[in-house]
Amino acid sequence: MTLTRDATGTGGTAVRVTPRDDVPANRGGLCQKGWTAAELLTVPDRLTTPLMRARRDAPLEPCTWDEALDRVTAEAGRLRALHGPDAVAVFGGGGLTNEKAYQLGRFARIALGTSQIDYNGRFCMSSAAAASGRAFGMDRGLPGPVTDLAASGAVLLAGGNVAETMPPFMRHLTEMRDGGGALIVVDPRRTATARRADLHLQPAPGTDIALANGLLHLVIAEGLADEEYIAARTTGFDAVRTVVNGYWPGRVERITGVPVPLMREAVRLLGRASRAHVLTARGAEQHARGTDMAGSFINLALALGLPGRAGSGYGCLTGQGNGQGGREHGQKADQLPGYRRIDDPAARAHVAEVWGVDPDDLPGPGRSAYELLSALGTEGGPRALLLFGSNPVVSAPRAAAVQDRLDALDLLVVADFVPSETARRADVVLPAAQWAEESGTMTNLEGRVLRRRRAVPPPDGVRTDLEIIAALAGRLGAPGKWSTDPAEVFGELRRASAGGTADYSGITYERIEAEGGVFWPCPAEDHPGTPRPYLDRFPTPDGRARFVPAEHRGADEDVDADYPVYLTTGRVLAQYQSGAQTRRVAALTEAAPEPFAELHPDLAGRLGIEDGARVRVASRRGAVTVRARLTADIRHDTVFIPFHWAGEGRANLLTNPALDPVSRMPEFKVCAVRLEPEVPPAA
Ligand SMILES: Nc1nc2c(c(=O)[nH]1)N[C@H]1C(S)=C(S)[C@@H](COP(=O)(O)OP(=O)(O)OC[C@H]3O[C@@H](n4cnc5c(=O)[nH]c(N)nc54)[C@H](O)[C@@H]3O)O[C@H]1N2
Ligand SMILES: Nc1nc2c(c(=O)[nH]1)N[C@H]1C(S)=C(S)[C@@H](COP(=O)(O)OP(=O)(O)OC[C@H]3O[C@@H](n4cnc5c(=O)[nH]c(N)nc54)[C@H](O)[C@@H]3O)O[C@H]1N2
Ligand SMILES: [Mo]
Repeated sequence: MTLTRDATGTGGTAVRVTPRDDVPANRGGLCQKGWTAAELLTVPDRLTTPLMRARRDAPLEPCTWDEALDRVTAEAGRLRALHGPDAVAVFGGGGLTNEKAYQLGRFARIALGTSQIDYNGRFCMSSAAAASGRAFGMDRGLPGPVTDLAASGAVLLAGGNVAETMPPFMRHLTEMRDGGGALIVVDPRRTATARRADLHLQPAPGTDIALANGLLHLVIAEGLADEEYIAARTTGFDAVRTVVNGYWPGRVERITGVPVPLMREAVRLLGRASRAHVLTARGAEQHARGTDMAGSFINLALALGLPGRAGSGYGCLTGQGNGQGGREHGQKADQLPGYRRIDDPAARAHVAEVWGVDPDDLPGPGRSAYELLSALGTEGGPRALLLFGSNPVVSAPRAAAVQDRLDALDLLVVADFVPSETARRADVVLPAAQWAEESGTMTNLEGRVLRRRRAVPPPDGVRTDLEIIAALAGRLGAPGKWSTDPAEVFGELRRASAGGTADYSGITYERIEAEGGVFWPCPAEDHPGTPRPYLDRFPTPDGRARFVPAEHRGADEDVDADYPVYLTTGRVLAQYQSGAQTRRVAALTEAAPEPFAELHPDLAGRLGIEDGARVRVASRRGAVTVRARLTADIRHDTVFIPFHWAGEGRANLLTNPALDPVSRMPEFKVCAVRLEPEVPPAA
């Protein structure tokens, strides 16, 4: 998303969003959401006063900030005294600036003393992050500046529809193709992105491990593996070679549905390019085996000798506005700032010193996002939740069950700028400032830290997240200083990150300004930053990248006689995430007014479903009713529903919360469903 970075304000409410040519990641391009994002500043139901309900069944009513904050801290204090510090939980978001993400993690650990904090990035890039950490010793989206892509000879993009989800990014791929490079897209749907590719592989959802293993099998068979690189820069190849030996082309075609000649073509394009990239996005990550799935594409990249070679490599495409920075500063359940592990004694000692607390007083690791949400209000689970920057009633898997857990809480507090579906269920709603009304830093998909300046003052009655956190921390008697100034918070973040994997200690606001952004790790003010971190060595103990073998298994929930069709979910151009923001913008709701089920005419014909008719889609967890959209661009065995809407078309009523064992990512991208035409109500 680019809307946060490109706002240049003209004052008052007449904010215009203008593209900037000096931010290379964007090339001055903006997606449709960006052009109209300014409207969000003036949506009619913008929250401008705190709201509170007296009892669970009473309506939300306006109140003062003091009343709202007193209620939160009194109730949190009571629950803590009764049930211990883990009774209060925190949930953050990848849309928060680095400063806010950092402060939220610190607030949870030392103001509330709770281990129970996680964030929506767990639903986003956690599988690729885990796989990258495992293979490279570090997780940073792209291996180098995004402009490297334009000079690439071949890019394989697995599970990303960037033409709709990152339109400005698409330009780098277009430039690459104009320069003679080849784009290979792996997606069960012939998306807008796949249509612009030289080669489209269309596997069944959930079969990417088999496909990546099959491609690697062919790389080896055709003598395209870079044996010299493998020997010099990696470990573990033999185990992977043994596993992929079992993925001969005919077998992989049977599992994935991808014809053998297309696999051979993909391998030739990749293997013959002097520079190449393997990229994954959510389609090849949001699976109960998402870490192994991203990992099997990393294996492919390693066998081709790409990571650590300038202008080549593996990358994971970032999602939210601060998807990269949001996962570095400690809002993850197992993490401290600087991408440190919370169970590492040295990391605890360092961060505790910066925070002025005893390391023994820092809580340990907490529950991952879905596990946290499903523990709310249960025996031994948290009794209160403070939520900043997510709308899980729409975006969490198995959303009806999550909604029940939220309703079972003693206290739900939501800071937001609009009354999202989740905010409307809260006991206390805190009106927050939004992207154009505050400053801070974000870290983009290249690992480049960028500044975002305030364009307009927030409306009266609204506070920034830093102000909200500071007010709560003050009332809770938390140790240390709770600054509301992003620059000051960034100064502390730098110290907390020093020596960690994501080392920001040499990055200053002034440098970001002067240099157009600084790439982490940057351990000193005279250090140039690190645009290409793997050129000489990988940050693993032995300096080598690690191959990790993975066998294909089917989806956690495979199709059967009762639920014979695969469901996959994702995005459309004109809506963003849970839709809390974009469903309020007229131009966007006009472009994408309602949820739909995309299905193949052959499947529709068998089921008696007509184009535009309403269809009921049911899984073992729930049912939705949406309009059918027939298209030959999707596989015969798969239906696609975007997840941006609430109400009877809420895709997450259907999804399977089976979790990846390493990343704890839910299986958003595949489950089993049944479709039928909606039965007209009896007259
Ligand atoms: N317009 C818009 N842009 C956005 C967002 C938005 O909500 N709206 N959200 C932002 C965020 S947070 C994110 S994370 C990114 C996400 O960006 P993307 O990853 O590009 O988005 P998705 O639509 O979730 O998934 C991409 C593709 O994965 C395919 N897919 C489904 N199942 C499988 C599978 O098993 N294997 C493979 N290989 N592919 C599969 C889907 O058909 C889909 O086309 O977009 C960001 N940009
Ligand atoms: N079925 C299915 N479900 C999915 C996915 C999928 O592909 N399929 N994708 C998953 C992914 S990748 C993601 S990232 C999640 C995203 O889903 P969510 O976590 O729900 O993200 P948003 O819809 O962006 O919700 C952010 C909320 O916080 C508010 N907000 C935004 N910025 C700020 C801020 O700075 N401060 C405060 N206080 N509030 C703010 C917004 O108004 C909005 O109400 O959805 C996940 N859910
Ligand atoms: Mo995301």
